[in-house]
Amino acid sequence: MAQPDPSVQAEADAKSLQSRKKSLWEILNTPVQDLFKEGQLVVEDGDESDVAFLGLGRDKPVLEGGEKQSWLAHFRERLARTRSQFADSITRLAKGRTKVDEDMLEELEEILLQSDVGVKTTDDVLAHLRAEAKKRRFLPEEVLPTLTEYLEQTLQSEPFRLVEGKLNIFLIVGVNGTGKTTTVGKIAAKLKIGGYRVMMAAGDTFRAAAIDQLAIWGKRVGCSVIQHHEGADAAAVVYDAIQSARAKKIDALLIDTAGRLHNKDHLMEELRKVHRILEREKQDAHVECILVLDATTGQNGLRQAEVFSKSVPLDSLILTKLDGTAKGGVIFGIKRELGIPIKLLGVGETLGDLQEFDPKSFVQALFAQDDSIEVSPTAKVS
Ligand SMILES: Nc1nc2c(ncn2[C@@H]2O[C@H](COP(=O)(O)OP(=O)(O)OP(=O)(O)O)[C@@H](O)[C@H]2O)c(=O)[nH]1
Ligand SMILES: [Mg+2]
Repeated sequence: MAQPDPSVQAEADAKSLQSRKKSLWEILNTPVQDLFKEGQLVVEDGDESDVAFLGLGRDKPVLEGGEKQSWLAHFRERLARTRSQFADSITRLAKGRTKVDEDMLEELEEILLQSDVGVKTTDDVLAHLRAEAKKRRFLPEEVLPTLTEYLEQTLQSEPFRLVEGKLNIFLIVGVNGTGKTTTVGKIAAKLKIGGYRVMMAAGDTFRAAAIDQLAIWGKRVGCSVIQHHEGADAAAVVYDAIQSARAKKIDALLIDTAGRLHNKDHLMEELRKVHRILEREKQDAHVECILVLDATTGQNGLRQAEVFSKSVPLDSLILTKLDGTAKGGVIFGIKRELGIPIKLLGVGETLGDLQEFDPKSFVQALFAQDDSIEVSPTAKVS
């Protein structure tokens, strides 16, 4: 029998890989029911509860007053009072003034400190406004749009991406209950839909239920889960997962870890050990350590990020539970003080509730006057 030409085979493989893949941007911003329609995600034991679990019901657009409501609309609604107080205070400051003066900036400092952006970001904003006032005739009514634009820029970062042609390893860390396991499941599902080869590793070996929780996600998403028994060494799970991912030519390995309070030294030491193994075994893999923060914890998130970053080098941040809070300002401090960019948002408990972070929509939801809010394309998902 004739052997297939290896170069022709390689070319066909590459083509099929390309055709399988959508861009991540597309995947993260496509409502999940559409992705199902395209037949890209197979629910293996697709009963009613799976459908609810995966968010099909939740992802159907809710029509209210003829308008499609997105999580962003809900977030904005929840923030409406804070936002309008902020915008009103600044508008009041501007009234009767013909230029931005030092008095106005001092009052503005108070307003900014009362919002959730933190001391250092407030200092930066003021320095920026003072520089503008020195450069040109800077009108009081320009203050609000100038500061929102400045804040948007402080949050700019590269989007969440996989490095093509390499094994990408994501180590997901954070304190208890922030949404790590759920987020691993959501990312795995979306990457799988996009045609990537995905594997998960159950690095939370403290509880049998944690391993089971990830195994359920694995079954439903249709990707393999590397798991040991309860009480096993998390670093050993990671070691096995990397070897297996490499052998199976996996594109993305998502490592779930146990929730740990950042003041528990022995647990932080375990995390350092997991990371050491990862660094030792990674070869040419792309490694990213992601901190999952619960938005409802507010400014405490900065402390969590500080302490975790002393144990593992944090590359990025995922902010979860934005659907249940009007808080989110902590990310300014984390970006400004620790240089950690935010990449994704968790906006609910089901598969579809994961979004790419868009600085413009986020800052506008927090601060802009309602009549000036524009929703940028990345935010138009529900
Ligand atoms: N509303 C909302 N709930 C979420 C979100 N992400 C996760 N959750 C819920 O938060 C709870 C904890 O989620 P897990 O994924 O188990 O959190 P974890 O960080 O893995 O928890 P531990 O492993 O115990 O540290 C669950 O009830 C999730 O459904 C989100 O974006 N919005
Ligand atoms: Mg967990």
